[in-house]
Amino acid sequence: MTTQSQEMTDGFHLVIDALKLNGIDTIFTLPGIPITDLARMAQAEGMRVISFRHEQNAGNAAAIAGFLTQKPGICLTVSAPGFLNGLTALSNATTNCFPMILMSGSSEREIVDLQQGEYEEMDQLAIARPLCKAAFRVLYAEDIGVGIARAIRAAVSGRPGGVYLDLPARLFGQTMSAQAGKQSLIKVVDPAPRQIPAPDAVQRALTLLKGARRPLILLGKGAAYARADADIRALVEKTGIPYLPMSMAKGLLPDTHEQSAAAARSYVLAEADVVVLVGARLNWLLSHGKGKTWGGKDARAWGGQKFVQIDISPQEMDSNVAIDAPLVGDIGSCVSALLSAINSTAGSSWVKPPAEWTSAIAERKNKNLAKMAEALARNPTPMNFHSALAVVRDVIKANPEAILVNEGANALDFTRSIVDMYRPRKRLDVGTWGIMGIGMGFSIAAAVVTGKPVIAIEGDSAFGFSGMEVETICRYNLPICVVVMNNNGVYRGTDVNPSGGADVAPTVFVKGARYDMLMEAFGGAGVHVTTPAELHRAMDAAIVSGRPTLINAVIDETAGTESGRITSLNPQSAKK
Ligand code: ADP
Ligand code: TZD
Ligand code: MG
Repeated sequence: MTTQSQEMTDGFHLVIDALKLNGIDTIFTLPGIPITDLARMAQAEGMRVISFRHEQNAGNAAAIAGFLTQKPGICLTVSAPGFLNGLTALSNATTNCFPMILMSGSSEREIVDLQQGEYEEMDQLAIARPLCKAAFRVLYAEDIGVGIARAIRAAVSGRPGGVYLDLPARLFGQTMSAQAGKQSLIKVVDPAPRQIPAPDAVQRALTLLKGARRPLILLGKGAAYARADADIRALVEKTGIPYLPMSMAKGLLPDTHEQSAAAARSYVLAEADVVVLVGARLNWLLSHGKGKTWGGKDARAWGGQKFVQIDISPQEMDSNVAIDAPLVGDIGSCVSALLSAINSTAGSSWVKPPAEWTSAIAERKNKNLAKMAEALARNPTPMNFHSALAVVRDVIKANPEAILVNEGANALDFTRSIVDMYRPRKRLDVGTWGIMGIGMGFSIAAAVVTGKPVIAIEGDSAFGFSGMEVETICRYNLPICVVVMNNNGVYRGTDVNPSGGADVAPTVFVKGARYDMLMEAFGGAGVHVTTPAELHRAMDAAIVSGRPTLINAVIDETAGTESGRITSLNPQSAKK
């Protein structure tokens, strides 16, 4: 026996080595039994280990790191309660098609399964399974390599999503020879294989598109994730077709692009005859592809549009309305196939959309943009969403490399429509579920994985879900500027208790709260602002200094509406 073969390794190191072997260099975590040493050893082995104050925020960080890097983001938690705290983020990642792996320590199976009252007893694997794309458990050290390889493939191949990996406490201490351990690890080859669309599917899409009189391209966050930026831009510009970005696709082309129809959204959705969906689902965010939004006669009627849908998931087709030309494959391959088909069959004879269509859009757009400019130019006291967000718009314009994180109701909807984005994958928000609580987790991960400045525009309610992570931001000294749009509550600060009792209404918070002091408590910069000029100065200072900053922006408490733009989703009592 050589000395080398007598060297031993253990479960801890095999997990770390397997991640590193696959190019994963960051873990988002919250320590405790049985994973504290795993986090310590990962740091000792050169990984970046970012430790949070609540697992949901670590999970959200992992999810968005996955979106930004196309590698699964790793969230590491303790058993039962820590696992459950991470589960919302795992489920949200799966819903949004973000690749992540939730790795949770778990307690001894034989005691858990007999329900004998183990420390943090819970059948985690069974609970996670219906909430994510795949769930695995590793019992033996020699299977760690396979377990992590399977988790990586499941997270990033096909439609990306969340994966749960159950790591029982006893696994970590298991030892084996270092050499056998090394051999047991798998470097995943081609984890997200390209999926080339069938040529006849490409032709079908092209034929449909060529016959269109009022075509429209819809870009979704799948298009942002796919990193086919140049081809997507070429498709839009070559065809001359107007396009609409979904919120996280903003900036894929600059929002100021002349073909952007964002400012004429309701017009183009109702009037388009052929719509090309690129990595966007026809879910509630697009009114399920039918109804009045799409020019249908009533709330459920199909508007008559034909759809080309580019998506990696074949099952997405026909989910809400008929898809006449499904183009199944990865967006990079599909868009480039469509482009070459356009270039070869239509060649220089590609006919751009009729001028009646593009000029009708331009007319609406100019009218709406002028209306918006007027609203933004007003300078009311107190400051409202428009006057504050006009500042944010200018700051992003001056700093297009900055990443904008956004959550809230009014604070979300107004920001999405007012603040232009100029570069791909710079806008991160509440996504498919409209979930509150992503703010600080997304901000921290964005700063950590990109090194770019982050600006988080937060409703005061939204901020509360992850607010304690300002300590984390200060601890790692991250270049994050949080702007709390403080209107004293959920949607507005004006509700009153209808019973006349002493409790305030359920949507109302402490009036005049000073969120800036929360940041100061941990050594960051806290700024209290009541005017656009003060807000501008504070944001500029935050960007220049790169210091953790929280700006408490006082917003007119009467300015918001119930649920922002989605008031109509609230149920109403039929009782008169
Ligand atoms: P949005 O909310 O912006 O409309 P969705 O999350 O509804 O976007 O849709 C994203 C879609 O993109 C999903 O249906 C997903 O399957 C698809 N998708 C994600 N990545 C890729 C990719 N690389 N290639 C093709 N489709 C993808
Ligand atoms: N809980 C979770 C996890 N997600 C949610 N979306 C909600 C609750 C419900 N909700 C919204 O949809 S927006 C919102 C809540 C509580 C907060 C709105 O208040 P805000 O924003 O202060 O963040 P505005 O600017 O006051 O509207
Ligand atoms: Mg609010």
